Amino acid sequence: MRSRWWLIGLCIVLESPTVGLASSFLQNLSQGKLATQSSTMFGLGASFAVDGNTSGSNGFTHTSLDTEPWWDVDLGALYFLGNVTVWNRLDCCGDRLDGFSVFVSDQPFASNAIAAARSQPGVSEYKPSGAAGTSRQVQANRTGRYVRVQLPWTSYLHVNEVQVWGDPTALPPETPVTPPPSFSIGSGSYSSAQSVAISAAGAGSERVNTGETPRVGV
Ligand SMILES: [Ca+2]
Repeated sequence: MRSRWWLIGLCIVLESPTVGLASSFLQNLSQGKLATQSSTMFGLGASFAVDGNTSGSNGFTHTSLDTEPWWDVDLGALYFLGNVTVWNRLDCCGDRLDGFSVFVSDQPFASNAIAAARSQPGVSEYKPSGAAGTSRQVQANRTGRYVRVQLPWTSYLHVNEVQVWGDPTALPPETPVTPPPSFSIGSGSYSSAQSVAISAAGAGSERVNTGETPRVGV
């Protein structure tokens, strides 16, 4: 996860997503992107949640009665993300979406199980409280390419639309760097299990947990 978030954070403060998400800066990055779900019922496939229709009575997805049913979208590239808006089905059964979680990750989800998503390194979970209502929005404020909506129990999952708002400038792919067992920065010497703060001239500082895989890029 990258930390260049002061700029998007500023835009969120200046222009509330609830009154002007479709600003010139934040764009819906999920519409038309590749979507999948745990299963499909009534022919209501995952792509209906990225079709641009938020009306609530048609154009929604529908899974079978699945254990921890999920809906995923691959944005196709890494972006700085602001908000994720989940629009509910409104013709009936809207309470089935109550209790859902939104997961965001730079990397593909390794498992369909919700416990595995929660424990996967680099994955963030956002869980609105209360009823799903017409729509709910969560603040991601992080990088991401993969976004999931998931229920923690056995149910049908249907969502009308999932809008992922963010900076439309795609980020370069990650370049994993494997740290050596020990290394030196300045006058210090560190093992790969230590967490150190690295400062670059003119670039501020960024905390790198050397027990994980550092990243090179923006
Ligand atoms: Ca839709």
